[in-house]
Amino acid sequence: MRLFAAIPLPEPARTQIVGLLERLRESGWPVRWVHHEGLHLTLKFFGEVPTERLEVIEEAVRFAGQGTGPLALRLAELGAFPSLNRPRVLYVAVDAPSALELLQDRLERGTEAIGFAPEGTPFQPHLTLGRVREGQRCPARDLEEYADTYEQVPFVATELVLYESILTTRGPRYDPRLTLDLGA
Ligand code: 2AM
Repeated sequence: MRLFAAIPLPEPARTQIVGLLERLRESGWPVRWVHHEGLHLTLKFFGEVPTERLEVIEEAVRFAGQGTGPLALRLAELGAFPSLNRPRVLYVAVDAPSALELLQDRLERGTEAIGFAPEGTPFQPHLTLGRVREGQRCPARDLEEYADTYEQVPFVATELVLYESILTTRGPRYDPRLTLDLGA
């Protein structure tokens, strides 16, 4: 099974991103846009893991999330990985308080202890909007035209979810396997 831990995108940020995605879809760019239902902020990607490891991963995620509390976040600028000049992944950045960085670090360290290599690159909190199709190019400069079409609203994240990513013919579907209430 393919697993990752993420924060599902709550309102009012969700409405902003859904609106932005609707406008971007009309751009005609060669991009596979993400589905509205699965909007999330990834904290740790586990990749393909044997089903029998689910329990120990759940335990590590539960432990990492303990005592976190609700997270005050904010939508930030539009961007692209690896760079705006050569975009492969289009995203909206998220302004992270130190509590989010701490949670991500606890996840990295807790899951390193059970055999998952740390990411190795600095944490860049973001919401993926779409991925440029293989072999195609996206007009990066035009992305800037969309920068003012959404509001960089503040929002509060109250859940940490361990998702299973299931590949279907219509793209990936994300099924929650464990949902933690950060406020608890
Ligand atoms: P992304 O938001 O940066 O695209 C489910 O596939 C989530 O896991 C995606 O949101 C993606 O993060 C992340 N993900 C997928 N493949 C990954 C990889 N090889 N390394 C790190 N994160 C990955």
